[in-house]
Amino acid sequence: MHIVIVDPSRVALKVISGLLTPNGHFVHAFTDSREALVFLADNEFVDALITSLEVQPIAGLELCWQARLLAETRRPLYIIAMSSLHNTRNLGEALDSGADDFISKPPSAEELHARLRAAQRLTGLQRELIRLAETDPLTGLLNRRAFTTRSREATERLGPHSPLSLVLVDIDHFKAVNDTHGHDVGDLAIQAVAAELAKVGGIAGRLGGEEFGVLLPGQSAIHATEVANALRLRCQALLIKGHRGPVRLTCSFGISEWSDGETVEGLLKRADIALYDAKAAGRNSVVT
Ligand code: GH3
Ligand code: MG
Ligand code: MG
Ligand code: MG
Repeated sequence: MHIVIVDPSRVALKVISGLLTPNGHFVHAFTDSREALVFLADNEFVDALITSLEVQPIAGLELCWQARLLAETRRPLYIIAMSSLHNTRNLGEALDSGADDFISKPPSAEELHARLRAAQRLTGLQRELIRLAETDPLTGLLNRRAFTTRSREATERLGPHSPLSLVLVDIDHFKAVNDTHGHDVGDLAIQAVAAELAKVGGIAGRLGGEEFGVLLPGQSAIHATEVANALRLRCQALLIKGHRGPVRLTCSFGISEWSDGETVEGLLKRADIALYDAKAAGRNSVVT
């Protein structure tokens, strides 16, 4: 596990690190709680925070709370508060402030390792649940809800004058694919198109039956149009394994570029209108 430890004493940090690193943990030690919080905010890979309650300049309970807020959405972060004053008031306050566990200082090696095994069990389970909640089982792409959430986050992170584009993709006459070749071959077609979208390098999601979205942060509509045209040709070249030989398909694409202040729903709506125009224009085409 990647573990952030915060304690005012360098000696204490050294002792705890000495207990953890031989067990294969990666330790990031801080005497300054503000620096620890910045590190936590910047490094999503951190699995656990072990903080003394007696830290500065952000007090231990406040640090637990701030770290919990960071982790709230979809990030498993196990927080262990630590104090040399092991009384029920300290323990209650720490758990109420977002800590998952409490240990007295100095912790024994056995206790620390046992608590971290419990932490690993819980964060592993949490990570798996998050993955299941975000993933479309047929294609492995993000599901609609996760795609929308990630897209919203991408627009919030976007720097000034930095473009962002959305490509909507819909398989053409897909009902005919199902009707002619069967639902199982239809599923293979959905998976094959999804695999092409996953290679593009943006945020790819399955938005509905045979409809997908690829968000391209940092890319203008001009670039997104090039990406979509390359995808269009790759989809057209796919050979899906049917019961009586290979099945071919085509896709239509609608593109929108994000304008400042717009919502993700607005962006999706405009791409959807473009996609409708691509269908009306005869399909197997890209409209911006
Ligand atoms: P268009 O070119 O206008 O997009 O025509 P279309 O036939 O693709 O249009 P429509 O969106 O109406 O049809 C989508 C079909 O996709 C209908 C539905 O039965 C099928 N479908 C939805 N989800 C799945 C799935 O998971 N697997 C399979 N095999 N088919 C699905
Ligand atoms: Mg349709
Ligand atoms: Mg379709
Ligand atoms: Mg459709």
